[in-house]
Amino acid sequence: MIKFVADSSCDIHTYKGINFESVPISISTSEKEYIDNETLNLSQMLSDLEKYQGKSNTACPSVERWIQAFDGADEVYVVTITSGLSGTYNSALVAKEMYLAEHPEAKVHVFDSLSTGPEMRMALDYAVNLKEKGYSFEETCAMTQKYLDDTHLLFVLGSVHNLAQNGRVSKVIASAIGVLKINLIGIADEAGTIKQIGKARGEKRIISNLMGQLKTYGYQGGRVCISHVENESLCKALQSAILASYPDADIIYYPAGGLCSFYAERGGILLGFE
Ligand code: X90
Repeated sequence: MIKFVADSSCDIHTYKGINFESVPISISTSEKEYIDNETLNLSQMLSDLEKYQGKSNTACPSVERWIQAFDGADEVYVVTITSGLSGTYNSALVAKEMYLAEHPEAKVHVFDSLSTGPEMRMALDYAVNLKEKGYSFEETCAMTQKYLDDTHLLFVLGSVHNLAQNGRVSKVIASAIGVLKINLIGIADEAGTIKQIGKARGEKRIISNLMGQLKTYGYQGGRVCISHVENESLCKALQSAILASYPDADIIYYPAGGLCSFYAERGGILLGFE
């Protein structure tokens, strides 16, 4: 049996017609724990966190939880959030070793996306497509890795409060950006960490900045996947702007899952592109 697995920062819980499992990352405050699965009430979580004054945190899936997701499969493709910001990739690798020790005939590959959200989803879609075309395990791994090397992730953060609080962006960046209504624009860099490449205020300026970034990073009209935190309006406007310059672009957008919503925050978007 073939199985595709990703941690929940991939933003999807199910995959039509595919044996897929999302392994939840958890988000917690001293009052409550939020499991990033299909039962999570996102809007409620965001509101709770906006009101909450104390520390909040996230935790990567346990090794056992990964093994549970692999169970019964003899060919497993796993895509994780960047190892540059999370222990998720490492826990998946440990799980792989343990699973293979029990099932020596199985094949498991773990991709470190060095990214998150839509770029993970694009890699996943790519691997699914290769398997549907009949490629072998080895071919699928090599070709998907190559694809991942050529895709990128841009993001606009609604706020940097949660990232700064958890030490994932510097306090200096956070205070520079902390001014109300200024959004940090960033890219997942080669080490899989956050690189600030701009800041903008207001939808028009955000869009014009992103259009410039797309060009700078070599976008030529291919696939674009956008996940958003309660900001469909920005996605629609961005879609029109992209289509105006690249009429054949293939663009989809959808709500972000719990983990990306927690860090990108209300109003934020993550944009993966080829
Ligand atoms: O292990 C854990 O607790 C999960 C930690 C995840 C930390 C970062 C998540 C970032 C989510 C924010 C903008 C995109 C960042 C791009 C990364 C290279 C979304």
